[in-house]
Amino acid sequence: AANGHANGSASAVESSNNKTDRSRWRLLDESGRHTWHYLKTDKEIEDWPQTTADKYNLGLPTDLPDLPPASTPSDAIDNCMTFYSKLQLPPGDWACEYGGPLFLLPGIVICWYATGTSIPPEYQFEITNYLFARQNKDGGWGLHVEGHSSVFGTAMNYAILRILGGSEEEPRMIKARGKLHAMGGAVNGPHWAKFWLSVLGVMQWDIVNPVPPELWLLPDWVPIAPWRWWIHMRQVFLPMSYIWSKKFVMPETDLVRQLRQELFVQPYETIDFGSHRNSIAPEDNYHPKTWLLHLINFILVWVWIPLLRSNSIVERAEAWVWRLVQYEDVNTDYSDLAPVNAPMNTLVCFIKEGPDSYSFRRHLYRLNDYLWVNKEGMLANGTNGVQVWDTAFTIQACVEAGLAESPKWKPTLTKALEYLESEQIRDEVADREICYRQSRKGAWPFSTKVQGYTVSDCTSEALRVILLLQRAHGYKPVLDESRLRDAVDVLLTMQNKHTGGFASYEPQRGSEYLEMLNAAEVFGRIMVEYDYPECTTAVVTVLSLFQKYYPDYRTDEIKRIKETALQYIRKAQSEDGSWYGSWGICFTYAAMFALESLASVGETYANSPRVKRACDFLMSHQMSDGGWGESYRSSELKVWVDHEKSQVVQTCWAVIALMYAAYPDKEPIRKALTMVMGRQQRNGEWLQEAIEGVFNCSCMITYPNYKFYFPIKALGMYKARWGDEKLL
Ligand code: LAN
Repeated sequence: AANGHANGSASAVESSNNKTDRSRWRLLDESGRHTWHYLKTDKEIEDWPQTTADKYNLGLPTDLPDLPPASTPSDAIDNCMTFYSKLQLPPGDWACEYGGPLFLLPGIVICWYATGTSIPPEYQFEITNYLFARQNKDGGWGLHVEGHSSVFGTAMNYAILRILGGSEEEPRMIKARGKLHAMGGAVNGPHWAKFWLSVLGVMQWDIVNPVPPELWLLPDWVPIAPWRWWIHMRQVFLPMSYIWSKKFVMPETDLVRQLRQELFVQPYETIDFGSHRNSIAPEDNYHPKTWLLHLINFILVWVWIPLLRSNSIVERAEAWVWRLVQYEDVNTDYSDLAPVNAPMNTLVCFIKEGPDSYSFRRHLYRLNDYLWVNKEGMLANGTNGVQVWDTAFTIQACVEAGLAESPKWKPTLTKALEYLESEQIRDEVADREICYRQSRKGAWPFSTKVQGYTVSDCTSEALRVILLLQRAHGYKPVLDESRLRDAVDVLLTMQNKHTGGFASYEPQRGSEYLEMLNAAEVFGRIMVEYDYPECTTAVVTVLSLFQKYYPDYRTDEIKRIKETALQYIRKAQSEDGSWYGSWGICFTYAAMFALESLASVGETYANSPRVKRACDFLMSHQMSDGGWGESYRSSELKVWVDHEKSQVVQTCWAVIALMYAAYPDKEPIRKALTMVMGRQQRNGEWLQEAIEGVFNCSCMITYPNYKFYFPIKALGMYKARWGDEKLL
């Protein structure tokens, strides 16, 4: 049916094998908003041809030609750009799958189901296909695609597969259930699983440790007040507390009754849900709850809630939380910070304003921004895209490779530059202090301006390449001086005063002891902002570049910030010479940044014992084929763990680090890049290898465009240092 001439929606989907026709999917890019569309009629297909980027993203043959074999770095760079430039989208940005986490789709699908939203058949089929493609051999799912099976991954994804039409008799579902039961069943899931399964009515709310909205009534000076938490935690806690307070449960359905019999190891009727508040499988317990959190939960459950929590407090707390939810929604045009709080805020709007309200409808529209289609099926991205981040790094790599003024690539880079111009945030949100927002005028976000959250390193990386193109390479200016200054002004609000380092979205607002209240169990380092060598380096290096062109602007402040930030970088180095990376895997990623910071003040291998130690650390991990490979377990365990195979992206990070450090021996770097070039395909691309990124120590996330721009940057730096000699 799928390739016949279909006019109706049913026939466009091959319902016999539950697959859609890949040649009918299109990625729409509306000023950086990425959404996937499934075309139903021949007319639509004729009017909207599939692009090379669509095909590439869907895993279809792109038919891009074989290129002359590369033997020098320049050849390899040119071949890569020939391929990668075809993936640039009309607004000038790049798109990519931003998958990895396996706990995002469940929130979205449960939200749809609990609100009676109909799920299009092509979504049903392709989400199902994706989840089966990502099922572990033992039948379960992990926290992320490379991780071991956990109750969180397995119970949640099993439940949504059933919602999407999967049968409990299907062999893969039987296997999943077997694995879930072997881990003790869904009662052993973490807090977020218990929350969503209670919304479904598969569990009872007694099993959920308290999420009291009244915490939002604490005065700002209180050390544990939620405004001090890391933004992702407080923005999840916010809608969650509203739904918990309401004890919202969707109307009971047959499926809910069936799930009650499938997800547990004993009959539903015999389960004392309250007694399982703290049950947790070892597979899920990355960050065990502390004695203090247990004590607080005990007091909340046995004293506060039954004896003291008056109706008037509840009403005041819910009203205030609702107001903060509205700020979050309006400030992001209902896309919200990330795909965890987005479906929760959607549910809050449904509960508060009903199914026909603008707020709820707009949320449904926006949830699409998180969905992605690849060759395996449909998944949820970790954010609404990687637009600004990838675009900035692409430009940076090209500049490093000497392409900025090449007539061949200038049009690509000009488009990219214009895209970055369009994404700079130009104004503050309304009532910024009331909703606890960091200043944002002049900043760049990670994804899009609509999402609109300042990130320290995204602002820095974007500003850096704008300065490079319009000041160093004579591009037509896209930002006037006042807009450049706005960006610097935001950055200057973001330093952590006590340590000198920079965090991600905001300076640290609360004590690191708050980590004792980490209730999520599956993640580490989530409660407050921390200093990161990655973010700190991005800020330090862009401030230096800015000063080169604008030496008189806030000179003393910038000088002081740079000095103290460098002190932080030095202090953050471990005994063995390494730095722990928080956003990429892991020590190779952090070394690339930290050594760039040190190089920016002239510290190199020859004159700095600490740089020498860092290089020795890296060199001790080079593999016999010349590459580097680090397992994601490094991020979890915070010690180096070898990957079984060297990785192109990590190899590039390591050699970039060594080149920043002016490592004196060219040989290992040459060998590494020879390995990298050897893996380049004839059409100029590199193939996807292991997952590259991480957050909160335990969850991995892909950065598919790293395999294009980090080789360009590494080969470019090599060429600039040692000439464009033959490597292959
Ligand atoms: C990201 C992605 C980008 C990343 C960098 C810019 C690379 C980093 O240098 C700073 C932090 C930041 C912005 C970041 C923070 C946490 C995010 C948003 C993510 C890793 C993408 C997904 C993740 C988010 C927390 C996922 C939702 C999960 C929860 C636990 C709420």
